[in-house]
Amino acid sequence: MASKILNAVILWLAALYGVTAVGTTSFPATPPLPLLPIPSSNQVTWQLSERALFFHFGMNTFTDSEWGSGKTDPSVFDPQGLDVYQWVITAKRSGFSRIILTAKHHDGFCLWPSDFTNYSVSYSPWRNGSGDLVAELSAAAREAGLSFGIYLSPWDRHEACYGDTLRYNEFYLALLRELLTRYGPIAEVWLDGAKGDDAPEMVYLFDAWFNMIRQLQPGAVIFSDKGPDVRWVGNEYGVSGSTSWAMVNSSNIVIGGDNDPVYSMEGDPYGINWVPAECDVSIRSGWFWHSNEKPKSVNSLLEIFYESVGRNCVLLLNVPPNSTGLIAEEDVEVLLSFNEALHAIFSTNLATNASVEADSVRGVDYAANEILNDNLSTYWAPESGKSTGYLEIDLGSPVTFNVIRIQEAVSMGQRIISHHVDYLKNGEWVTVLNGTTIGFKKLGLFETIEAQILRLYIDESRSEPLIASFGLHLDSITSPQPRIGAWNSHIARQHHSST
Ligand code: FUL
Repeated sequence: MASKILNAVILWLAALYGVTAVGTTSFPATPPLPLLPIPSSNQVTWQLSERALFFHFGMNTFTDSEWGSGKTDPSVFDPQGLDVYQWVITAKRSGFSRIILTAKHHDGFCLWPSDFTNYSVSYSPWRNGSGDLVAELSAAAREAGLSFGIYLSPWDRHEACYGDTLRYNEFYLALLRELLTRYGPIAEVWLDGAKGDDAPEMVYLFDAWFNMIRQLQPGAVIFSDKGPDVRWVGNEYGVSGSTSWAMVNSSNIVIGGDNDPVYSMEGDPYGINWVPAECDVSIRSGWFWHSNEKPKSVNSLLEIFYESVGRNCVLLLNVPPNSTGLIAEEDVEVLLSFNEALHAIFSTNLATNASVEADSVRGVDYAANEILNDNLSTYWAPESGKSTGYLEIDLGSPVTFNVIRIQEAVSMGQRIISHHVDYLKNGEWVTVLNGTTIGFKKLGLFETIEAQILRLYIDESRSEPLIASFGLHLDSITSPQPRIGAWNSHIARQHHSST
């Protein structure tokens, strides 16, 4: 009898603390089942990098054009002061950990000495024809600890065999092979879908390209309109929707096709493919450098950050080096100030010392306060089978803030469909934010409030919601700030009209 009572007490205690008791041995609660699809490890690395710099550089830099004809003489390409260290140091000092270079844009001019064309740096006056920009930049990036990616335009306005499906695919693969075998690790292969109306009809053999990339650079993510690893967000403003799923059904998107931009931007809660979006945008209005253009303001870049990284995406910010071969001083200044601003806003989490409770917990390893540490692989999970719930955050004393950061444990799948945040104001609960998806990172900016007790409610989720991180921040830089009660979707409208 006594041992029966003892067993019952053990089982009760075990249930209370979320452990499974077998006889007298108890085990911690297992992690919940991942909810498919989930990211590959390359996709996790890509997502964690948050922001990358894009370098559009080539013949267009010297001809004041965006889409070169492919007929410009290589003698035009002569960046006499080119210094890749300045590019890399700028990236590094402004907090970007990845860079991507236009190794070949639509004009077909190759920034490396390809064996398969005479339209390359080898036929230009730069370094007397002995230069190799891909080699210089990839080596400098490696030295600085940045990862390196390449853009290889499928559309080619120079190559004579463009239009002949077999020959051009062989040509393209020959170039790709050079890039993937000569320059060390490649982190991302960026394939845009653009093509002029006058371009000859032909078929790109994407399966052959993707398989070759997988074989030669298994660590690379492949970007295109539909992935397979990273999808285009569907616009060139650098922003996603306030609903932003990492999943899509890839079969709904055609590379270079007339795709639904809203589907590309918002993704698909029923999508079977994990293909999160990358938001590309240029710091100037053009992708290539033009002497009469100016960089965007720090404020514009912050707005873009909230609507890209803060909406479950990666930001790919283009900074075009000038015809000297350097990033313009005014662009460098904006980048450094942008980084300082991000640091000022996000390096302090005003909730770090809060106490957190949840309406239910899966077990001791999934406690509510797991949302306050920096480790994204630990998370709060509710009781098994529950897809709603709330976390109450008590800051101990009133705190002033205007940004809420929420992060799901996306390596277990993206789950949350809708949520809201309330705070206690004069004894009454007031909603400060209403939102749909969260994903890797959701940032909400609102008019500054002072609060001590908040509740994050998960209203609907595809399965048990798993919250990895929660932060409160004070942004005194971005302006104007939106009205309380909505995620900052006004920024998209404002931003679209200002670019
Ligand atoms: C587009 C291209 O047409 C633009 O020139 C630029 O390279 C942009 C990033 O992708 O598809």
